[in-house]
Amino acid sequence: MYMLHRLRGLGLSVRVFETGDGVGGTWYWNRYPGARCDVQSMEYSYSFDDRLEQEWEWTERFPSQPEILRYADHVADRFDLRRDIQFGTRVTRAAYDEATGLWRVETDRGDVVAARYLISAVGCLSAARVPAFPGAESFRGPSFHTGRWPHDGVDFSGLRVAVIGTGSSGIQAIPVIAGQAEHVTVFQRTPNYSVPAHNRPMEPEYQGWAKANYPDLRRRMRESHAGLLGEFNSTSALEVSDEERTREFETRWAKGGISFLGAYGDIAVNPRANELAAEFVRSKIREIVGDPGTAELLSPRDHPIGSKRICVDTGYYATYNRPNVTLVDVRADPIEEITPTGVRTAAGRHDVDMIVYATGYDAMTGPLLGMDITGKGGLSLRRKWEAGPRTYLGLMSAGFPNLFTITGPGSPSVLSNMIVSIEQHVDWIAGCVAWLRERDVAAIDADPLAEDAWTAHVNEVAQFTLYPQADSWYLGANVPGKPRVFMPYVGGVGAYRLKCEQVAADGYEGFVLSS
Ligand code: NA7
Repeated sequence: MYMLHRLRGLGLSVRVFETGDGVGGTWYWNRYPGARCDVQSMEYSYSFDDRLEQEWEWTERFPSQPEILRYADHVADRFDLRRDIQFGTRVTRAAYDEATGLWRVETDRGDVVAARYLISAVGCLSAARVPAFPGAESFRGPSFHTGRWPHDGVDFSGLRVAVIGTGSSGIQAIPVIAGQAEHVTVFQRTPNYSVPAHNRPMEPEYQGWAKANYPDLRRRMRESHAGLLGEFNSTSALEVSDEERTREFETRWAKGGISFLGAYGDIAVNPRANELAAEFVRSKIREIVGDPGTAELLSPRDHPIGSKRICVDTGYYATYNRPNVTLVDVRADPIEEITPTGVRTAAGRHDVDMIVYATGYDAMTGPLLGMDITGKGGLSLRRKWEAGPRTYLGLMSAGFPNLFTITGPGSPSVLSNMIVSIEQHVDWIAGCVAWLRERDVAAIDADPLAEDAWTAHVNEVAQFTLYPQADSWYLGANVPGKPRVFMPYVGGVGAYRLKCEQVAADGYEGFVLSS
């Protein structure tokens, strides 16, 4: 939406294709119960228009999916965006024509359009994934993926519900479903670390203060590591006494939210520091969950805290104290098949009326490779990225001129506040397009050498952290056969922004320009 707004401002004719029937992206699709952003409302909003940020009133500390969707609708209306968006349309192919220097874009509705610039805004977590469980089609009841939730809601009353998956989506949905359903059986493969949201109604004083200070707050977010305002303590967890460390963790736990990980500067890089934070969360799980066996099953031990996106929950662990909730450890007792009446694991049958798949996404590359994209010399993006994504700055991939990828692999994207990263990419792309047009440059492409160096750098920085130690979707590990490559850039949004600005100021260094 912001890209459309900016390109209009450059006087370009713009056509947006959108699969959904409305705006909002992730917040359009993820209507599952409990869906809520893990970034605070005052930080999770556009900064490009003063009046927009002043007039919108957030009602909760962490915005719920319906509220963010209302905000997205408001933005679409306010900037009259819908007239250039073709809804209910999926892009199926895009091919670069070297003779004309134009992209030929095809959709599932039969559209064929020619465009000088092709900008992908398909998102990082939009290709929903249901694992291929044998017999899934035979199930007689309804089944839903959290990221493709029915628009008119789901009534769980009196139902026995299976939830497969305990990532962010499962962790948010399970407590709400358990509050309504007759019984919930949770199928957990890997326990995740989760910190409480302590969500509450927005304090008017805080909202007023943030609005009065937005220019400064936005600047701090742009210069920060993750595009957030949370306090980041750079000292080592190993330098302080046990009492002081516990006090710090307790304070952050009581505050709620992902800034828990900002307690010490070495949690993301030092295994010993990390283990101290991980063990604190496990101690909380033991405190909250009544049954010690269940508490142990819920305690992550196979990956460092933060190496998978930390979850932010409302009453998740306490949900396991309810009599109508059962936890099945599918690592010890794997799902063998879905039957007409439920889920059969190695140890037995679990009859249910409904299955909720909270099984995640083919992240980052999935949505891009879901379109059949071919560049110069008929090179297909799927072929080029067979061993993992290769980009320069996550913005372009060599051989695909004038194709820009907003929050593409190789940029901070999912490791940051997405709105901050989206705005930065949109501003950079708009600046680049304006620059090319002013100079009559027909095409821009990544230099393969610059791309090699950037891809190596993305990988090198990741290796310096504990991220690669988890089988996460950051690494493609959740999709069988996907190359194990760390996809987002972990160097931080502040440093990354400076690099992008420098590249532009140096006449798009590392890019090849052709007239
Ligand atoms: P995630 O975080 O990818 O979670 C998916 C969950 O589904 C996770 O617990 C997986 O276990 C589980 N899963 C996936 N495949 C299977 C199979 N075959 N059997 C059992 N369990 C399975 O997706 P979410 O939608 O929760 O969150 C995505 C992001 O959205 C999140 O990080 C936030 O940034 C917002 P696994 O861990 O792979 O063992």
